Amino acid sequence: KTPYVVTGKSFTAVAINCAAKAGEWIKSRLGQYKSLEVKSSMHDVVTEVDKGAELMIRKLIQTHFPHHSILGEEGAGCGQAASEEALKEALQSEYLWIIDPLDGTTNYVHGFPFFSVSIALAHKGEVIVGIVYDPIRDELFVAEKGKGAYVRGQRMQVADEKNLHGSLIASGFPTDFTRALPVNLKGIQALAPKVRNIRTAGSAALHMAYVAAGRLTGFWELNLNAWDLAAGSLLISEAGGSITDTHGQPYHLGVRDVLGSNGHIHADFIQVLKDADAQG
Ligand code: 2AM
Ligand code: CA
Ligand code: CA
Ligand code: CA
Repeated sequence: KTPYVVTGKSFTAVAINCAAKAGEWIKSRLGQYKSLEVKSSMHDVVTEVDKGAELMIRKLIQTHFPHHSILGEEGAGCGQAASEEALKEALQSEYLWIIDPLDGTTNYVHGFPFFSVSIALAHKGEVIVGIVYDPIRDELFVAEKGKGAYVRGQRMQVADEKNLHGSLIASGFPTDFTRALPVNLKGIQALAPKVRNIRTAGSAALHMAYVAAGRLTGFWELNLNAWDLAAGSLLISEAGGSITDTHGQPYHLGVRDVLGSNGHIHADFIQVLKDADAQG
């Protein structure tokens, strides 16, 4: 049994239990999923494990907090992806749970062991609890607004690297090949000579947890959604880092092009991407 099952009905306790339960099930089904459905394109897939995990999380949240709203990647019926309208409407809710039941589905279907469960709770649009769980390494990343961020019960602190040249940066390749991918590739081309190296491991939520843990110095990615970012954003800020959009505007739930770092490298990181984009 996972050591992370906790007692109590606090928001954080419920969030941890949701992540632990879904994560355990996801791990148990690794290599055994039955249905692989294509969503918007062959680059965007979903399995019955994603949907089952979301349903499991929704049921547990609804049991404890029946008046809260829930926004999940796989949608209320766990078959229909959440729309722009659903996001706008959800953002009006006082308490909103934001769920990515399985972040890194592509990795999951290939057996590449880097994926996570991401669960956040926002109050009036501000993230107050953020959980990312990696069931393979059994690592639980937890942040509560104003109370710090923890991994395996230990306080997390972002990396203390002061400059880009000693930084390890992560990103992800967008599946929008007309706009976002060329912009992202220009960014990679410009950044690669200026940093120690770049990683793209395929789970945005876990990349952000790694920035919080100081294992990565920074992360940026384009075209993501609230369920990829909400929990990770609080992990980074509570671990002492900076989290903005790629232009340096403060993170909010509508941000899709995100940039997180240990803070020290933040301005230089943004400048390199900006110059690369301007060079056309
Ligand atoms: P997912 O596995 O939950 O779909 C990897 O670069 C990141 O991009 C993952 O967090 C992944 O989340 C997300 N992702 C995958 N396909 C995507 C798509 N078509 N649009 C936006 N984000 C996507
Ligand atoms: Ca997906
Ligand atoms: Ca995701
Ligand atoms: Ca997902």
